[in-house]
Amino acid sequence: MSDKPIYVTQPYLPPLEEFLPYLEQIWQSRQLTNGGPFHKQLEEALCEYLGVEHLALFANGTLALVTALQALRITGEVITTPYSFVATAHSLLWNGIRPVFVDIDPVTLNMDPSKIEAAITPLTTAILPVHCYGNPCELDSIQTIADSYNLKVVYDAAHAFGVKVLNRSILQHGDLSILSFHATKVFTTFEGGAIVCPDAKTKQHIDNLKNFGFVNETTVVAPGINGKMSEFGAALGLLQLKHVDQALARRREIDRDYRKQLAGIPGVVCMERGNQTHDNHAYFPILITPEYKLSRDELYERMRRRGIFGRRYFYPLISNFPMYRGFPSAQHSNLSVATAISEQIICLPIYPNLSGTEQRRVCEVIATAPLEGR
Ligand code: T4K
Repeated sequence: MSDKPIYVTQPYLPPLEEFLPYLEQIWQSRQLTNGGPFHKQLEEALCEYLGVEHLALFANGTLALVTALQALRITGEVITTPYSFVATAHSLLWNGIRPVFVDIDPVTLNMDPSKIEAAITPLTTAILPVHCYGNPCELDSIQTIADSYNLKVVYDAAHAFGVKVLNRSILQHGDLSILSFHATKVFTTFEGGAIVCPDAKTKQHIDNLKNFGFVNETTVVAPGINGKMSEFGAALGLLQLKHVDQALARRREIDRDYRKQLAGIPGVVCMERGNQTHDNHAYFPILITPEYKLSRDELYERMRRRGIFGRRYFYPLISNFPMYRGFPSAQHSNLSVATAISEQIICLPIYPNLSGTEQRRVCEVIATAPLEGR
């Protein structure tokens, strides 16, 4: 059996020769960044592919989140989920906003809408839910609550590239949605991200914010930041788009094969995908329950020893990190579902170039590890 390491993900890179013409253009134009031709083309191409009207590219998803909160002038307290990558809550602290954590739903692993109202205080200004693993949040329930309390909704859609519900992009929901195009995401621009905007005026405002607040050579209208995507990233994005449907199709097959191969192993639960009509199979999370003869961490270590680097996304919970654990909403008693899930979760390798043999190796280790004892 090959010992070649298998990581939780690997970026899909098109053949290098297909990228060279883009590089030649960059070398010729000498336009490396600041809204060059590839940047403009990628914004248009992504709007068309994703089925959204306006989108502003960013250097990464975290800057997109920080800027989205700035653009809506969010202050005070924001209700969010502890079950996410730490950037979700960090974007709030960077804006001087206090995160208020609510528990997640045990099936979708997204923020549980029935817990939101109890967390609203006079200081609450917005809700920041995450479409975790690309599974859609309960969009209508969240919007109804936001409308009745006059709250903004910013979706952290870092995992949700291309996801649609009832054939409509989930990125059209809420006031703003942000995407990540990091190397570990289904669609990558090396580093990168975007804010999906509802109208041209909002996009213009966000475009100003991501360029230091400049509106022209001599006028600065806001304390903006440098959030721009480079021409290199935008060029890779344009090329990626040509291959992305094929990459998503392969992910779908891998998801299907995991479900077949892991079925019947006691204590291994493959998480169901959500109600999306277009899925991206961004992650393949499983839960290790007490029926499995080893603990989650024992399996995790056993896999590592066999060169299989699954990841415990999202353990620890954000609310357990030192800068959050003092908040009243971070207490375990408030977050019992998220705590339990974070102690059982492992995300298995899923990426277009994962071979059938490699996938079988992953499943075999999971199936045989309990038989080998502790
Ligand atoms: N909101 C949510 C819900 C997010 O999940 C994220 C990011 C964000 C916001 C912020 O978006 P960005 O600012 O990142 O655009 C990774 C990613 O760095 C992070 O983007 C992602 N979420 C998070 C879930 O995962 P790590 O620390 O697990 O990455 P790392 O470097 O350990 O990579 C995992 C595996 O991927 C490696 O073992 C090998 C493979 N890999 C990784 C990289 C970077 C490659 O094959 N090539 C590569 O270039 O955080």
